[in-house]
Amino acid sequence: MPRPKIALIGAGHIGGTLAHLAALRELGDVTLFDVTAGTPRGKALDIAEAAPPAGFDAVLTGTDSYADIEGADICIVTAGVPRKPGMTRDDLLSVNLGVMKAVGDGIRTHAPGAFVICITNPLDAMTWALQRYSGLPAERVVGMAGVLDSARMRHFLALDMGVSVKDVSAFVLGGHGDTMVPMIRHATVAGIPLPELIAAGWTTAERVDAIVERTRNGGAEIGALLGTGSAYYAPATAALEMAEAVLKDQKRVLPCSCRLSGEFGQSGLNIGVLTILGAAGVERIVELSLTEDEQREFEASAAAVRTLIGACRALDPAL
Ligand code: TXD
Repeated sequence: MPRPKIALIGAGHIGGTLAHLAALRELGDVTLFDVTAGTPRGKALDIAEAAPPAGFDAVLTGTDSYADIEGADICIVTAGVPRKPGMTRDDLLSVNLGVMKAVGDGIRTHAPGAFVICITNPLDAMTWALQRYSGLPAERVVGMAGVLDSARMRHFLALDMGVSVKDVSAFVLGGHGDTMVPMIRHATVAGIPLPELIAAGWTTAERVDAIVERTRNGGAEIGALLGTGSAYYAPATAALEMAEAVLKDQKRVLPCSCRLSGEFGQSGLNIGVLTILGAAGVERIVELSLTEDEQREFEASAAAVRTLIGACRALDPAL
């Protein structure tokens, strides 16, 4: 049986890390695509040469031709320009919209059966545009942000309480950006809800508020430390968790940016919600009930995403 084919569109920091992780985990053969062939071919060869000491079987190729993504089972899209310090995610919109058009055309022509994970910022608007440009079904084109934002929150909670990240469960809803909605009341340690842990003195409401704030600024914190570029180890790891869920039909319950059709009172936009991810892609959107505050925050987040989608439509009326 042939190995699954994973196409990585964009061979920069996240694309290269994705290729390395996918190979180490033997998730499939990897095709790295970028606008010039040198970088993807160089990274593919470098990772392939890691196979003997690491002991993995995977074929890695680099290309600047969309024909080489033919038949991909998964496409993970990082193509575009990353955020620089002082630049908002929204500043990236017009450059990256043009990139999504090119990538959407490539996927439509060569990998129409793929499950597509968009990582390019501004995340929710780019995922929305990529789905429109590619013409693939909405349940097969999602954005990665929620798994990363949730991972950051889990890391901070684990640090704060001195417990293993393995035992911390938490998720965020809403758009990727300052308006994300961290679902504190659903966070748990080994199944014990966070409000109970606060009552028992494991942490305090003030510390949790600070963690929520740090989660919201997680991307900017790393960008400022790095000086140039943005986070890539955790984003790549988060996207691979989603890809693996689909490749192995795991039915994982993971937050991702999905097209809504009435859920949470919203339609026609992509935004972060909890989903069940399996072989069919987004197999279900989990409609949990929100408190009034959460609903209000979710609506504010949706409004922010709608503004960006409006800006995309103004740039390309064909969308
Ligand atoms: O949670 C999240 N979704 C994110 C998103 C977390 C971190 C970073 N996030 C965004 O991912 C970031 O703002 C960027 O928009 C993407 C990719 O970040 P990365 O750090 O990998 O950026 P790089 O290293 O600049 O890589 C981008 C590559 C680079 O090699 C370009 O040559 C290539 O994209 N590129 C293209 N590839 C294919 N086709 C086109 N048109 C193209 N244009 C640029």
